Amino acid sequence: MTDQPEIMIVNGPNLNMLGTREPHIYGHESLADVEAMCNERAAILGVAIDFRQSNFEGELVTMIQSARGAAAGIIINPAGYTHTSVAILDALRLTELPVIELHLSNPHTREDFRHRSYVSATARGIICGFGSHGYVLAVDAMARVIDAA
Ligand code: DHK
Repeated sequence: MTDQPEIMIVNGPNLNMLGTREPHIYGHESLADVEAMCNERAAILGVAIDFRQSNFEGELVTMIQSARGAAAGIIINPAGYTHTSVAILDALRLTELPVIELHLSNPHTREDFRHRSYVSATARGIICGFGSHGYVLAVDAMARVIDAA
């Protein structure tokens, strides 16, 4: 039990394969490494992290819904669902929480189909192109947004 504000960090499909999946694009750190980096930064900022991953769209929707009334903000790397999912956009909206959209790569330098994001329509801000360090930047930014930093 903690009275620190909690930030939910949601990771979409294939991010469980970080470190081995196309490392020239997504980097060499595993998702566990990324979680550890987030927790380290959160400890300095005085916030708590609820770090999640799923390969299933419906599970991600349920996860996001559960943040309503429980978390202070959501950082989300929706991965492939960035470019397809109205359901994830709707779930983020219903939480009424600040949302930061996050990508390891810069989708705008990649294939055309990655240039469109459904999530951006509800994002307070977007961080992309900084690899795993982007997660640390996002924790910093969210701590400011929720006024915990
Ligand atoms: C991760 C994915 O899995 C892709 O489908 C997105 C995103 C980009 C990332 O850069 O973190 O297009």
